[in-house]
Amino acid sequence: MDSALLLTLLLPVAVVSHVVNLPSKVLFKVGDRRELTCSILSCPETVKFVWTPLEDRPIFATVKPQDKESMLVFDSVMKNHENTILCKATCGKETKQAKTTIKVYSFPTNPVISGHDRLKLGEEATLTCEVSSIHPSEFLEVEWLYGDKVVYSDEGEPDRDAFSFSYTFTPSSEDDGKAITCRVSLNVDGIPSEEMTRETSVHMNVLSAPHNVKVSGVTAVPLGSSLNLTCEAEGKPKPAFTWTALKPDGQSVEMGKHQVLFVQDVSLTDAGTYQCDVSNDLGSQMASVSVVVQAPPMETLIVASPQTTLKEGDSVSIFCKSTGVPVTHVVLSRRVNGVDAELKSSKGAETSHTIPSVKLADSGTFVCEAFNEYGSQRTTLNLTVEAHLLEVALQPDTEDVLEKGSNLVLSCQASGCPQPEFSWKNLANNPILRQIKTDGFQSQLIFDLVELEDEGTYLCEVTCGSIMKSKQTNLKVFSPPRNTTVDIFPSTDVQEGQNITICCRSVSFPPPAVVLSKLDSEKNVYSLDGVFLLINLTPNDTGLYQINVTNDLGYETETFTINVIEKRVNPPLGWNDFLSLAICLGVASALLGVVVYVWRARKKGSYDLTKCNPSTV
Ligand SMILES: *[C@@H]1O[C@H](CO)[C@@H](O)[C@H](O)[C@H]1NC(C)=O
Ligand SMILES: *[C@@H]1O[C@H](CO)[C@@H](O)[C@H](O)[C@H]1NC(C)=O
Ligand SMILES: *[C@@H]1O[C@H](CO)[C@@H](O)[C@H](O)[C@H]1NC(C)=O
Ligand SMILES: *[C@@H]1O[C@H](CO)[C@@H](O)[C@H](O)[C@H]1NC(C)=O
Ligand SMILES: *[C@@H]1O[C@H](CO)[C@@H](O)[C@H](O)[C@H]1NC(C)=O
Ligand SMILES: CC(=O)N[C@H]1CO[C@H](CO)[C@@H](O)[C@@H]1O
Repeated sequence: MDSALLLTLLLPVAVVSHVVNLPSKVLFKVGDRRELTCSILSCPETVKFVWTPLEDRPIFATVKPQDKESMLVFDSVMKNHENTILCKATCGKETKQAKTTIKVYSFPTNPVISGHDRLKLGEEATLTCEVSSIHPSEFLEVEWLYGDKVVYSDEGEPDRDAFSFSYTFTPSSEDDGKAITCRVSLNVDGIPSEEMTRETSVHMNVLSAPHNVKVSGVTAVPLGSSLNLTCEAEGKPKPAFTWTALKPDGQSVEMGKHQVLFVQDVSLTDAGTYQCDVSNDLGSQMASVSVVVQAPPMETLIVASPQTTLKEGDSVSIFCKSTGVPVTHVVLSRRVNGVDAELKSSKGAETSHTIPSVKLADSGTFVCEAFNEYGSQRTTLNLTVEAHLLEVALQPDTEDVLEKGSNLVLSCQASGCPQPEFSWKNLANNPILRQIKTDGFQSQLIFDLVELEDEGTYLCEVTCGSIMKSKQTNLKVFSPPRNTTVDIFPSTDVQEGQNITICCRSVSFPPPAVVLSKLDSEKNVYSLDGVFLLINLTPNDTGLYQINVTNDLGYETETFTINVIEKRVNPPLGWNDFLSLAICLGVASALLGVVVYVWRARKKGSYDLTKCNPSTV
């Protein structure tokens, strides 16, 4: 210690000719073995070296002294070797010194990137670039490069050993497979350029659930040809494919697990929806197409609703429809004399025609024809329209006899017809002035207080579509004989020996008895038919005669005079002797052509003495 102090005091005297060799600054890399040499080469004797740290820390190195130099040996450079060191060299009496600044750097490894290999499409992601054992850390600079473009940069801070730089972005599908680089530089002077910058590049792996799924291929397939569909999808990892056929009946059939679906010799049943399901770890998606099998119309139907056999007046709808194969249009026609006359047509697959009230003439054949570009198909339907089984009943039937002033209802019933139409007629073509009440299946002709004028034959006529049926009844009204007329042929004035025919007409019900009497005698004669034949008349027959027409309700009389002119040659016979009903009837029938009524009519029915119309007298 004393000698050293002494040496120092002498130093200014001996400096002149010697030079201390020591680099003024050095840069060491952490971990290296380095040496630092201080020397005075010009000294002829042994030089004494002293190393002194100028910073507040020891030197942490071993000194290797030799004759003309001293070596500081740093076995493994560390950060705490940074220092400013003074080297004092004493050559004889002369002491010289020099100082050196030691700087240390550490940048041993390339940066490490993480987070790049499971990026998810569209989801924000952070890539991390890590570097460690950095010194001096304040000189650190980092850059993220996408391709060769800088997308992010940052700097280090003092006194930190490790750094983690992150880069946040949202990956797109274009990013997949692209390189991203983390470039780190330690900008310290003196670092060899190849050590100053370190970088790491990685390829990004962008994962995605299946997307952009689509099916390509021809979906309209001619019958018998093949179906070839390809399912395309993006997605990572590479997705798996599953084909499923959804049949129109709701059934679903798995068709394979390849990207391509191939079906040979397609039939109609191959038509339907084909679905491609695409999936990977991240999710699944599907796409579907509708496959049409091109064939001429095959399932063309014509149907009548409610049925094909109808009654007149029914409503019917005829449906024309084609299924199974797409059709361009359908035509519904009516076949008339072998020619189809169009009723309805439609650009779709079905049409219909409604007849609200069928007629017999609507019976016949209807044709449904379906067309498409591959052909046509027709089907026919026979529609049968039947008449109603109309029945008519009239109460009272055939005949009714009433008293004047009584009430009568003629009731006409129709059955077997949904909507009968009634009409009443009087056979004598007289207008019917009585009230008619029609309600559904019944019509009534109502006589309040029957009059003589109501007599006649009434007809109830019922119409049902094309069918008409009627029933009639004869109406009689009890009455005292009336409107009695007497016709005398050839005349009331005759020659003796001639014959006279007396015809009596009367309106009466019940039928009357007709009595002819000569007023000045007691003789009466009855007639059943009102015809009397007087033969071989004598002048004694001249006189006043009376006709008395009688029934239960009364009588009516007519009187007339017969005048017989005497003929002197042949004595005549008295009329009483010859008058007989039997003869009268015989003669009346044979000679006069009179229609004869008999008493049986008395019980029932009319007794209208017909007009006496002799052709020869
Ligand atoms: C199916 O279609 C694809 C694409 O059009 C084609 O390459 C392939 O040969 C077809 N397959 C068959 C069996 O026809
Ligand atoms: C329809 O009627 C026609 C003519 O009467 C006949 O030839 C044809 O066989 C009938 N068709 C059906 C389906 O009954
Ligand atoms: C009866 O005679 C009258 C008058 O001559 C006539 O108006 C009427 O129609 C006749 N009656 C019958 C039932 O012939
Ligand atoms: C009158 O009637 C009788 C009996 O039918 C007949 O024999 C006679 O010839 C008739 N007399 C005359 C003039 O027609
Ligand atoms: C006509 O005949 C009826 C029944 O016999 C009798 O009551 C009536 O008095 C007769 N009339 C005349 C005018 O003789
Ligand atoms: C033919 C005949 O009977 N003549 C009679 C007509 O009447 C007179 C008088 O009453 C009789 O004397 C006739 O004999």
